[in-house]
Amino acid sequence: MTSTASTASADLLRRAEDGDIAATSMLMTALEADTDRAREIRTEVHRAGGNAHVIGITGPAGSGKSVLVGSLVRELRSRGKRVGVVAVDPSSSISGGAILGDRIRMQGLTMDPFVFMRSMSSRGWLGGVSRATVDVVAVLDATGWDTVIVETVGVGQAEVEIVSIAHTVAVVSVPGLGDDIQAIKAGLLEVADVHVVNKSDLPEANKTASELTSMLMLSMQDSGWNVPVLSTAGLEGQGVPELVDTFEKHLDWLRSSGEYDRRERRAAEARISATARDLLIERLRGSGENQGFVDAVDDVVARRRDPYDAALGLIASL
Ligand SMILES: Nc1nc2c(ncn2[C@@H]2O[C@H](COP(=O)(O)OP(=O)(O)OP(=O)(O)O)[C@@H](O)[C@H]2O)c(=O)[nH]1
Ligand SMILES: [Mg+2]
Repeated sequence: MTSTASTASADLLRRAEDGDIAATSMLMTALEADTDRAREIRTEVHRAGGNAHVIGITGPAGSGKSVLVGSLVRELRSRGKRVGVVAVDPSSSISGGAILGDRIRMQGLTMDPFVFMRSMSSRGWLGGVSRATVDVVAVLDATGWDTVIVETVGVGQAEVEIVSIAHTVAVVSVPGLGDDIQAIKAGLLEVADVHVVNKSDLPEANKTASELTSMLMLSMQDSGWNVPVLSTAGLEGQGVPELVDTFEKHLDWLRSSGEYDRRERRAAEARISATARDLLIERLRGSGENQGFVDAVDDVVARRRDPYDAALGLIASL
């Protein structure tokens, strides 16, 4: 029975590799539903992966990430790449940004069979990156998509955790927002492989770019990769070919410097840890009726035990 199941999964994967979008979506849906079948699929998907260039585009809400992603997709298509796009927690009403789907549609890219787009919620798993997002990226990677772009929104953890799925992280900022630079300073400087000053048609774009450049000089680590600051703007995608060139250069550098392997290891560590934590908690709690867990809750509430001691006791009882 197992071998039939795995054959079915392998078939599905082969169809997805041949460009069958329905099969690609079925793989993603099966993983999200997390059935027994999902385990088979995850094995096949993981075995077939490791080929795509995964690019994270992150930055404050409303900084024009989706417009930029649309232009990136167009540029990458003109270079013959198959491009997958994953938007995590797409546009809030606060930023006034449109959902990524609208941006892609605006650029006339929806009919292109070599563009795949999916929106995800940002329920945290690896910080702000959901497990479903990790799975969707893995499926695209395993089924022949050359470049996978992941757009994440918000400031803080979500952006930092993008490092655990992307090879190349571009941090987007916009001119004239001093606070943004502060936010970048606080947490994002180390995660950026490339800085993008977007909306460079606005006043003070040069000032923002030079602020970033001097900040980078102050924090310069000798990694062998000099984090560039690029400017982009608008629906016409000004500066986007240069940005794509930079992404390609970064991937070359990752491969030639050994940093690619270090990042793969870091991502594997993060995923094993997150999965182990989930599995452990699942086993400790059972389906909500594990008597040992209920007793532990009683003990902690009654202050007979502290939570640390209770957790250790439960783990020891496995
Ligand atoms: N002036 C100017 N406006 C831009 C540019 N790019 C995007 N915008 C505008 O900025 C707003 C937000 O654009 P989005 O691409 O939706 O921004 P986002 O960062 O994806 O937004 P969220 O996903 O909600 O975080 C829209 O009103 C865009 O028209 C640009 O290069 N210049
Ligand atoms: Mg967006």
